[in-house]
Amino acid sequence: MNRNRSAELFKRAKELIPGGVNSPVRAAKSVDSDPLFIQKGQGCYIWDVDGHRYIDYVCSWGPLILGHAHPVVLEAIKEAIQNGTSFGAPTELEVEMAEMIVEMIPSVEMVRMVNSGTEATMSAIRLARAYTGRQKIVKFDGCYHGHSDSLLVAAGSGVATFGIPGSPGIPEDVAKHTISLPYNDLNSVEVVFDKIGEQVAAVIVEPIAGNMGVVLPKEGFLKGLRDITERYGALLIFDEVITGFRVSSGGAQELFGIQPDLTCLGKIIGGGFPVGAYGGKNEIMKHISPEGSVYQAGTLSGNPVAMMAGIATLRVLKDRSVYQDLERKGRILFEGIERKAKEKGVSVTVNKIGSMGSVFFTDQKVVDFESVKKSDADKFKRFYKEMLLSGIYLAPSPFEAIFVSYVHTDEALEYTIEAAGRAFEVL
Ligand code: KE4
Repeated sequence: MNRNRSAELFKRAKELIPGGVNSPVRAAKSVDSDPLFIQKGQGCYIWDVDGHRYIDYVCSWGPLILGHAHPVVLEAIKEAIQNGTSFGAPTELEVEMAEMIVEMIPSVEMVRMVNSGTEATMSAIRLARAYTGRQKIVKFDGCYHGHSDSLLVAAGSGVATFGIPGSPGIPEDVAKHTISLPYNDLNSVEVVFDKIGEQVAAVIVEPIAGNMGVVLPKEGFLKGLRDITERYGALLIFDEVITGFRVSSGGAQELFGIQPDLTCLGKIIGGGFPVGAYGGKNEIMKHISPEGSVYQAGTLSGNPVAMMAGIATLRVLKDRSVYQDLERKGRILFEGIERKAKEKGVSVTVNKIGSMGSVFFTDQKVVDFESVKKSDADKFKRFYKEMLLSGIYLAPSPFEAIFVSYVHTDEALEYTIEAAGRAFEVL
């Protein structure tokens, strides 16, 4: 398969941009591949600059739940952009977006728009620390909440030991206030709160993990976090940057019936444009500047064109029948892949919920980061490459999700399942 144009662009890019990409995972290093440069997307398809077409299951890492260049979104953007691109002043579109989020996400009474999921979680952490007057943060191994210093922290040596910087450049004085625990391990949370509960400002969690591959919360895990945080006066923050509007129009919190104190959003609410948001109870959010004293700002926050793309997307997602079809498509794909693996005698664990899922090459259950790391990453690498040769574009990492969009056709899903069968044969 000729990929000369991608190769040429990658060569130029590497001279000018670190690693040739503007976000590390795009470099496809973890699957020993070079990135494809993409020319265009339409529906569930993308084309690379060498003219090859792929069925896309990255969907821009989640935002494109309506697929590429959805006519409803394009029309809305074209209309909005006639009025200009940005004013640095409030617009009606920001009010409409805030009304939609407050209406659709059960626990959110007030919301602030930002420009990325990183900004959303970083701001939520600052707000939680200010509101509680405490400093410690609890997160979970394998969960990713963007790259702010307090959240780019690796687990300490043992349970309840302070975090260590997850990257050079993060001061130990910052990392030490974050403790990272095994996902789904409520006992470790009880141990930490028993020791330092009155120092904990917040627990932040992906209510369905999507950044170690998809890992579902065990029965009672999220309820347990809600009970422990209430008992000790800490805030519960749901990072729904992936799950918000993905697994239900009310996110994972609606699906599981748990009300966090703060919710972080992103991806889908931008309809493909750079948008994030954080929100929660008025009592907490009113502490954010300029109403309150917790500072947070952004030149392009609430950008009207980005708002229009998000509003157009959410208008479609307000129709709950959309989620029935997303569930149906997800079942077809993920159950089809499981069936093929069984037929070909390949051990896989497929974690799935609605239109998101992951294929792990293991015969064990995958319930946390430790069990993810025991799956066969080398087999995933070969699976990724075989699927690409069949024209299937998966995330170039075993630690990411497969996303099905509302416009993935049954034909494309069936083709993908057959391609998986061929790939399993050669693994
Ligand atoms: P951004 O700053 O990338 O918009 O959002 C950070 C973030 C926060 N919370 C969750 C649950 C997230 O998944 C993310 C970002 N997700 C990754 C992929 N899983 C983005 C891809 C990338 O880094 O290029």
